[in-house]
Amino acid sequence: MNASFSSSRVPLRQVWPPALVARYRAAGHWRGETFPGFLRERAERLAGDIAVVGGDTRLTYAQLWQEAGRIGAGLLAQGLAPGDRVVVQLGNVPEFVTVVCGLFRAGLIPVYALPAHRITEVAHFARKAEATAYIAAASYDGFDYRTLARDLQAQVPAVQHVIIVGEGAGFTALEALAGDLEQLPPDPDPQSVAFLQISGGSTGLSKLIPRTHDDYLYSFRASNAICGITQDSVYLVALPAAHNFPMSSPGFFGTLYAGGRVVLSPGAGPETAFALIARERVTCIGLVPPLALLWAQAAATTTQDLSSLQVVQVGGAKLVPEAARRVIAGLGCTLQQVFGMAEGLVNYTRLHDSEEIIVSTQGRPISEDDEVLVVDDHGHPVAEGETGHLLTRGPYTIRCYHNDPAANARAFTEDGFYRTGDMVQRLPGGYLVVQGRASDHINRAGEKISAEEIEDHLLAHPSVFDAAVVSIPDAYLGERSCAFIIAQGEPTKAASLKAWVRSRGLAAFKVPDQIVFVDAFGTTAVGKISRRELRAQLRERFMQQTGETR
Ligand code: OOB
Repeated sequence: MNASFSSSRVPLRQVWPPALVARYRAAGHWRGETFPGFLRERAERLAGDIAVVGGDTRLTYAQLWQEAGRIGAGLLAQGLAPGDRVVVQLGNVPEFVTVVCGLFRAGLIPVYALPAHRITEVAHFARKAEATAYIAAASYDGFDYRTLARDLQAQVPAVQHVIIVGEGAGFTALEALAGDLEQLPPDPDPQSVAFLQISGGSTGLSKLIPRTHDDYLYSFRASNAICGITQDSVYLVALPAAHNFPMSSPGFFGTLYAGGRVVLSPGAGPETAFALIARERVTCIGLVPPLALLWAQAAATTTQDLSSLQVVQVGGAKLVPEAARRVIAGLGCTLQQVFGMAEGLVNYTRLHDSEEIIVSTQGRPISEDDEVLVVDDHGHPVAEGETGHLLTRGPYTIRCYHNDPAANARAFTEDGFYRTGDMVQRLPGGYLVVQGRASDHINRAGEKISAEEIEDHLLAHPSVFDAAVVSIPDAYLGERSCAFIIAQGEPTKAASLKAWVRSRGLAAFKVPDQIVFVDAFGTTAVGKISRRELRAQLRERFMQQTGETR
């Protein structure tokens, strides 16, 4: 049914030069393993061990494999074909794991949307990925995804299949999927693309990140060794499971690879998570800085037993040294800083590093084959300890985005280095200290917001003559978003503009935290200035006026 559509779609590709492929293989990084390959092996070897816990569900490794088979075969029976892309939008529920593993078994390609994403974002992912199916929960966190599914099919007719976890209400329910296991394809080529992850979207809309079986499995296998994840580990997924950090650093995939136990927490607040830590004897957890601080505070008065916790990882946004010390004191376990990106490169402080390194750096790369360059504005390497732009390439860092030549031209150098957009200092031993960003996005407690994307939505409002969105340092969130608006025509209020952004079908975290009306931009500027300079000027002026400090 999809034949003509399939043949014309943009192929999924992620290609490293042959010399590097040979090097990564020879080093044992790429071992020719695949998702279905490792999941099958674990199901055979650890059949009766618990793999996934969430809500009232406890699945053994054998059950996970079986459920993945049912879902994969069921999707093929619905008319999907191996290679089809499927937008998955699920929260921290066991079905997140069974669905994704089911897609892998059927050779289908998950495209991970966050539960917070709304129609504009989901439609963008579906179009860019040329998806033919959408899988979501009936409802999660008070939002009904069946409404979103209807809007999606209206806007992107190529999405022919909708599968709902829970009450289908006219759509196919996940529960009802059934098919012939014999129809499942053989295991995929380890060098092929396994899924599409979503970029933080530093400029404009989010880009799609194709990750291969070989590269991703290497990233979490090596992470396991660094983070001490073994068969005895119990990993709590408190951040959204679709995010690269709890997915693979080492996250739930690393834990499943090690034969450990994954526990899904429906919320990241201490009340929900602490009870699960006590009940399941959780050993490792990944958090963003504001949550880590909240947990450290709540730990002082909790009645729950948190003594099983061994490692608390903090990443996604900068954890400053004083906050790091508070996390260590409050939670009484090993802190690990994690500085990673969905595009690839992940840095960790090592578990036995000195406290000084752990509190004051964002770690060093996973691999000896991660090439890291720190360069000035002209691309020349800076001296050790100096701040510069971070560029990287390596055995699990992508060489291109999917279906986006313009973004690729900007984001990669000719010799395949990814421009991370981060400004860092490199210390002896390869440890990195994140100093800020070169690109204009707001890192709101780990959630990335593109200034440009939100400015576009604001400019679509008839009362907005011009808009500039900037990050403002924030004691709790790390950064919050502030939109400076030059109004025109009918007067409007901040609340209406916030409602407007929300009504554009965007994730709630993208709604500006603050709106400031101004008469003009860049009064001190001479001539034409770039949007970057303008945003920087507005931020400085605002902070001087409000007396806020960094
Ligand atoms: C993680 O991934 P993304 O793709 O949501 O965001 C990547 C960006 C980085 O380029 C950097 O700007 C920022 O997030 N970031 C940090 C950081 N960790 C990430 N900035 C300062 N300190 C840190 N520790 O956020 C991500 C992916 C895998 C593991 C961990 C985080």
